[in-house]
Amino acid sequence: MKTSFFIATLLICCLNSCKNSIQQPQPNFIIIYADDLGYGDVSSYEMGKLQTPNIDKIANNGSRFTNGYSSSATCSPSRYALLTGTYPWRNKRAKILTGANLIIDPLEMTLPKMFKGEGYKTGVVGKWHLGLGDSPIDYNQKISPGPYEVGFDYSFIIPDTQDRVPTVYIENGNVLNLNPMDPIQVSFEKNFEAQPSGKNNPELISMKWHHGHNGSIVNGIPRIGFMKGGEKAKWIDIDMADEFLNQAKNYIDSVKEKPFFLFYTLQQPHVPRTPHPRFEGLSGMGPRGDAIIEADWCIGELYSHLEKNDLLKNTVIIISSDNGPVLNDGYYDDAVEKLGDHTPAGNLRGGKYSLFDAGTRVPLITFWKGKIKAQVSDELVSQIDFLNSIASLIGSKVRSKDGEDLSNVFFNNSGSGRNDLVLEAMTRTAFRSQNWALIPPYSGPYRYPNTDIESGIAEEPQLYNLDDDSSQQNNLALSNPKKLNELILRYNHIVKLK
Ligand code: NG6
Ligand code: CA
Repeated sequence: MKTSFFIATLLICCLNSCKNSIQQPQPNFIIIYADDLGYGDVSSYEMGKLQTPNIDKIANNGSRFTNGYSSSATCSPSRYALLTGTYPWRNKRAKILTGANLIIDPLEMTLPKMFKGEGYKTGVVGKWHLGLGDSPIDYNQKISPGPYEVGFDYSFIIPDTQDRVPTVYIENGNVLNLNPMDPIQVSFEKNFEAQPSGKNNPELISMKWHHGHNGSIVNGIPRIGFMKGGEKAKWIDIDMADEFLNQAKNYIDSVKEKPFFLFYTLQQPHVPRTPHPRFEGLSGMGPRGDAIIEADWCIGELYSHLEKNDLLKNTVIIISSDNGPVLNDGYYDDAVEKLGDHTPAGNLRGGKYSLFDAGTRVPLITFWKGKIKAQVSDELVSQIDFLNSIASLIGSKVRSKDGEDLSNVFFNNSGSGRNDLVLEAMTRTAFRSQNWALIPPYSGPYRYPNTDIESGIAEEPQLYNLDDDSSQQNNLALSNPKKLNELILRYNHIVKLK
């Protein structure tokens, strides 16, 4: 009797697990990660004047989060947090990187490693900016550690940013199209002999620099840092979006039989803004607006590619941005002059680099055809939660240090978001708790002079109630000391946790 009961139970279990694996193959994941795209830059957020129909189509058929945050107001720390689920301010090296070594310990658990543990193929196409190698980088050899050691089977990347040298693509650790007879040399200290620079050769420049960005000139654009050699390997800026899109499609084609994770990290609308000429003038807002329209087009193309390959219903698409918007980030490119009445930060205060909300509150959208119902969610969520939430959804036991399991919120139209979230901007931290925002006192500039962005820095503590003051105009620190102390206690507790 006992034995037959045991066999029957076993059979039912087997049948159930077969049924599950037939009915619910593991979904693919694509995280589309824009660079410096603001809360108001996406038209479905109904805050600005730019039109992004392709992102809107995804946003309006998925969950569009109004309280979605990157971890930081700059790039490398946000990427670090997204991939590791660890607050970047716990890692001293997670700052804006320039020619730096890899800041993720190859032993550390990451989002792609978690995927690999569940049998996924993993790839990254686009901007990397998490550092490469563990000693001075030699671009003429296979470069490691890098994306592979972080968990990506396949990588097609630009090493740092579009405005930093070396201006080359790196595929699986090797510089693409490198001629060994013309090796690459890179320096962020001084120029190589007899090499032109933005500073000394204005006659060779087609995009004028405003601050920084006066090093080597590539395609008429002066960059951060100096490089020599690698002529055949240099990218063509106006083709970058097409290049990344094609690589992303090729990658999908090569892995579509397996579950896969693609981290598609767009370079737009970071400087230098170089939309392909076919997008020129479309926004009426100059290259920044045109670059966003180009990015939106790329997202539409990727979506169609999934549709054509019948992958849409089993692919979760997440769209977000690494930090908030900036207009003048180092070049004269009409971003300020042609802005018109567009509001890249929506109604939020600050921008990229800022402790105010526009630094980190970004578009955040999750889409899963037939699974996620169309909704606008006001739940508090962060990219730092992707690792735990996706792990939970696909049945992995992996959990990160600072992430939360918000799988229901992200993928199931249910559940509650975070209570608390620490935000980082230029190595300082701020705090969000429910609908309250705390910025501890700091000394430093009130406004960053070159970018003209309010830093959020003040000698006095700042407390805002975002419920009725999402633009952070009324500092309630003096009038509501009880709330202020409550938030300081919570914030200190989290920041001091090892
Ligand atoms: C800054 C650059 C800025 C941008 C930023 C990184 C100067 C003066 N400014 O140092 O142009 O490249 O780094 O942006 O060089 S991020 O989005 O990748 O964090
Ligand atoms: Ca960025």
